[in-house]
Amino acid sequence: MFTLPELPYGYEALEPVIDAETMHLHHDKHHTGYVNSVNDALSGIGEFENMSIEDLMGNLDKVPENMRTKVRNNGGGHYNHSLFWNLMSPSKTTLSGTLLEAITSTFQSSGALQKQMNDAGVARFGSGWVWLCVRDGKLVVESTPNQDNPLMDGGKPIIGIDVWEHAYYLKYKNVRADYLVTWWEIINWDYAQELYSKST
Ligand code: MN3
Repeated sequence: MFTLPELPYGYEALEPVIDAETMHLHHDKHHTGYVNSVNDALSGIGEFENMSIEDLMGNLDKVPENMRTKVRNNGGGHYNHSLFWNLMSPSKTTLSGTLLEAITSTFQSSGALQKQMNDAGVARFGSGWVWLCVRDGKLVVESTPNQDNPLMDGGKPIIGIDVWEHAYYLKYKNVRADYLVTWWEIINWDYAQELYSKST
């Protein structure tokens, strides 16, 4: 069954952009909760016990209907947060290589991509995520409600930003726009490039 991954850095490593208390609550409480709940939902359904979380996201229609919403919400929570921890880094990374080329040709510049994602994140009503993903061979910006993600309908995530209040409220209060603008200071472009290389 699924297990909680350790953070790839210390809880305080992303300060001042993300404070240690937020990281503790987000990783130790929220992410743990998603892992426990998806495992609980899938316990006793043999065919899913050895499935990767990525494969599970693309096969939700095969989950028995009475468990599907619980698996969607909590399996999505596990996948999304596992990705999110790796998409942040305490050491500065630089957008380069094939991802830089693709972003430049699609959005004109990294700054324009960031603005489009920030706007989509602010526009997402309630809780959800904003994504850069590959769909039909092209880079696109999308947002999803709750713990949904692009894998659920054939997209491949490259960048995902959590816009649930629990991701930013202690430090940024109700101002999601400030959290989003500041978040780009800690993006791990190397990991985004890794995901992009695997997606094409
Ligand atoms: Mn979250």
